[in-house]
Amino acid sequence: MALEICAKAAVGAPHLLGDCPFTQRVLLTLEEKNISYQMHLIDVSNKPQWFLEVNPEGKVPVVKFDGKWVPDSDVITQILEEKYPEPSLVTPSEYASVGSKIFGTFVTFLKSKDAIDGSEQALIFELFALDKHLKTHGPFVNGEKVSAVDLSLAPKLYHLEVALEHFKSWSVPENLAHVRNYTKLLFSRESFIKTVTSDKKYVIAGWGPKVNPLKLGNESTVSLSSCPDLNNLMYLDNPNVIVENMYAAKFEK
Ligand SMILES: N[C@@H](CCC(=O)N[C@@H](CS)C(=O)NCC(=O)O)C(=O)O
Repeated sequence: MALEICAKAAVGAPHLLGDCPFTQRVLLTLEEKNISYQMHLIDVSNKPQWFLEVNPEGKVPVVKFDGKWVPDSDVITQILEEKYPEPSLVTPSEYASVGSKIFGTFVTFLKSKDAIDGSEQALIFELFALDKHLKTHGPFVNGEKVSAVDLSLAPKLYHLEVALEHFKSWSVPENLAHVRNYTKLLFSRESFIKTVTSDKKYVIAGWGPKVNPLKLGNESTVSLSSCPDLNNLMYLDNPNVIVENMYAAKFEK
């Protein structure tokens, strides 16, 4: 019987798979383990009542195991490994935290408006550490075979690549050749292609409000992720709203 999973729908396109890296991590695990699944797409700006009843915290992903909905990608992937041990995706404990600081440093750099605050260097430092690891142990974190840590890193590195390209015209430095090869390997896997959101614009739309919050006339900040329909860009037409940045205009059809 297929496992049921609630996944994030694309911002402004609730019938399409969205950009959540935690959801994709679980989908990648299901694909790599050849587990059949049925997806419920959840519009996180308009969560259905049934979803909130089974999952009051309201976050995706959640997976139904033995009649009970379980949240959190760490917990879900652990249960999947226990229930479906073949093929094993276990990462040896000494490698389990490889790359674990990349996502946090990426987000800090992405949001930074200060070119000399050290956030770019902090990210490069973490990417350099990953590069060094891959040089000795690669092509994946645990050698020739993909494992859980790669499936957790892959969607995060994809967000890093897409968002930094878009918002900062930044890409992974060319001298980090092992990281660049790693992302190419990961992003070209069948499992990744099947589970990635259909268009980069959904990744960009997801980060937009965090990078450049829109301000209301009364100076209170609004987050576009709570907008019912990002693509309508209703705030741009609203005289009570000062648009302090034009990132949103890039989505205008
Ligand atoms: N620690 C959680 C994080 C899940 C998470 O933050 N999901 C986001 C989407 S990427 C979400 O559901 N946001 C909607 C909300 O918080 O209302 C995990 O690993 O599954």
